Amino acid sequence: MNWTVSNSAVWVSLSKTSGTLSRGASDTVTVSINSNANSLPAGNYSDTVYFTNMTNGVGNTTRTVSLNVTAITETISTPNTPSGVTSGSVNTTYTFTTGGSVSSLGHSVQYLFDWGDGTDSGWLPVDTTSAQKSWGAPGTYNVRAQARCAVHTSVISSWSNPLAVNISSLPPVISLSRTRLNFGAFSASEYKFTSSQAVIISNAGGGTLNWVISADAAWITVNPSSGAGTAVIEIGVNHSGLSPGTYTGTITVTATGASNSPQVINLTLNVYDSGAVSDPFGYFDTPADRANVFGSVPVTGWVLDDIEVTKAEIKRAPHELDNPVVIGPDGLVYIGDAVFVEGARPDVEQVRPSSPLNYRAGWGYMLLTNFLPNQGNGTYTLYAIAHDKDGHRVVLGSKTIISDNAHSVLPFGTIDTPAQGGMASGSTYINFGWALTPQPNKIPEDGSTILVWVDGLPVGRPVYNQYRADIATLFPGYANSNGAVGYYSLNTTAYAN
Ligand SMILES: [Ca+2]
Repeated sequence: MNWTVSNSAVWVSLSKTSGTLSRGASDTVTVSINSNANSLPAGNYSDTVYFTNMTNGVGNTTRTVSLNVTAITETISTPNTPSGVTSGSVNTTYTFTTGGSVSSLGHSVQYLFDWGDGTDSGWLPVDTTSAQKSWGAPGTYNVRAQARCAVHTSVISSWSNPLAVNISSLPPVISLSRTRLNFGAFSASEYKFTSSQAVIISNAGGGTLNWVISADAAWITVNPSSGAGTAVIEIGVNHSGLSPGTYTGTITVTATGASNSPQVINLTLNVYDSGAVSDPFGYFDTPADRANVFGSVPVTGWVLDDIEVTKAEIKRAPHELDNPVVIGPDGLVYIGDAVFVEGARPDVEQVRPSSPLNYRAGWGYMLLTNFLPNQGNGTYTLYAIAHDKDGHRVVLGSKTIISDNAHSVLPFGTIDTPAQGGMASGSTYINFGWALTPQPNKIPEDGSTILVWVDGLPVGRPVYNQYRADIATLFPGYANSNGAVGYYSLNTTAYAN
């Protein structure tokens, strides 16, 4: 007898569908459900299996197959919002991480990332929560995650909240204001050492610079040690426990995606025996000795120390018109503190590459000679005096100037705010100054002949002809004595830090 077995439902499988039997023989057909049953909604299903005698039709029969599908009551909780960079650059690989999803049945879960550009990571292996991605085009991409049951793969969570990732066409570039720093310290119980030094980190490229700083020696202190974009990094030393000697260390700045990562800053620390420390040293450069001057005179020089110069004072020899109370214990009259000017003396920095703070060796003070006794008509001797952190005081030099304001025909004056080396901030910083000119000339009261310059660029004209009692009293008899002051409102936020 030739026979066949058939059915219609796709979720039923038959082990055999045809055969031949001799007299008295038998065969077994196994009926089972297959994986198509996995996608059936909950409910009751049935199918009929037909057994057919193809030889003569005698004994044809059927059997009914019943299937009851019960809904899986499993749920998968929503994954965490992906973590990773929020900005970067094209063609750079970044790692994103999610997690936090659980199956209500305690099954393992799998994650998938949607990259926001029409592609996804595919289902990741069980227990893998991170995946990597690089984008080929700039834009903002919303990265989100989904989880599913690793057993019942049709049970899928909701989408996580998105992480917006801003991809820029240019990679970030690490820029450091300094790549070498020197420090000095005592090994004695007197805890004196070079102050922390500031290095400005900024992004010279595109996107956002996400930087991390590490140091390779325990005596190096860094604050902050990570951040994004422009920041001032304070780098210092903690030399406690170090014996005298020279120590070198390296600070490494790393930024994912930056085209020049990593960058390094080299540090040198000299630890001195107590008593081995030395005086500040330097030079009083300008004005030249016996120079003929008038009006404003730049008083400049340079100074360095094994630890740190704390102050460079400008003083002068007493004058016969001085009130004795202005003469200090050193026999000199204080004029003012010079400002240390970063980058002013690259020549000194080059000759003294291992001195602490060698990049700010240059100092300067703008001396308005009209403030000298007798309104700056006469001969005066100026002194530059340096002080260091370990208590030394050194006269760097003196210069005699012959000042003649009485015969000058040029205007004179000064900027009062900000002070030399002072701070100016905000969008409406009021910059004050004053100006006078010898008779018979007069400065126009509308300020039309005065120009405010910032960084070599003219920015505008001040409001002039404002009265100030001290100027009117100190400089009477000028055409503008009662209106010498002017001011200009400066938007400091328009300038880089
Ligand atoms: Ca010293």
